[in-house]
Amino acid sequence: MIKLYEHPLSGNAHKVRILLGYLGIAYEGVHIDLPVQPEKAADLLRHNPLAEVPVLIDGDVVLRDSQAILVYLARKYGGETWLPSDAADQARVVQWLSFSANEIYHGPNLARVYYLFNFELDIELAKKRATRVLQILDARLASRSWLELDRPTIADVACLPYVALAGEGKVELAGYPNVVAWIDRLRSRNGFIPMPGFERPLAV
Ligand SMILES: N[C@@H](CCC(=O)N[C@@H](CS)C(=O)NCC(=O)O)C(=O)O
Repeated sequence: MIKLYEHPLSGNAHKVRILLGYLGIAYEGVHIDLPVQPEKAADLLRHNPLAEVPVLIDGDVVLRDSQAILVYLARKYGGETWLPSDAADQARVVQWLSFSANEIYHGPNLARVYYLFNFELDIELAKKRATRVLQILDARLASRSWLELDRPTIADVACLPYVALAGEGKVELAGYPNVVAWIDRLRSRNGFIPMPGFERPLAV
């Protein structure tokens, strides 16, 4: 069975949980305490020298980084649906994996960890970046249901958690109705696995 090293509040781990849920793949979760204390996390470090979750183990495949794991699961178990093999369509989807790892990481993710885990960082800059992320997504979703293609792909999965949890970084979703509707579309799909914080009613 697939093993996932995770923490319930990790949005990066949650990207993986969401795709596993949509694909209907059972997995065994391995809880890792955060922040990681390297001296107490030898098992995790053996698989990921960066000392971060998520890590996925599927047979002899060991992967770190949520984006890489989404690519693996989509191609291995999702046929053409979640990450197509067509060069242009694949690149269109991957644009949003990078958006998740850069713009979303530096915006809604950092604003959230400031309030939730007392990280020392420039909170005003993180909030400014989070607002820009929401503006970009709301404009993108004004005339379409999904970030790319005619169906949800790992582009949507990669961007979902930290955007849906933006309120925990005191960046409210009110005023971004297209983003809120997109979150609801993803939440109402078969197999969706919620995360603490996702059950908050979304303000429009
Ligand atoms: N690029 C990685 C980032 C992973 C990451 O930052 N994970 C956090 C939890 S969301 C972590 O494990 N941090 C280690 C710590 O806080 O000690 C990914 O997308 O998976």
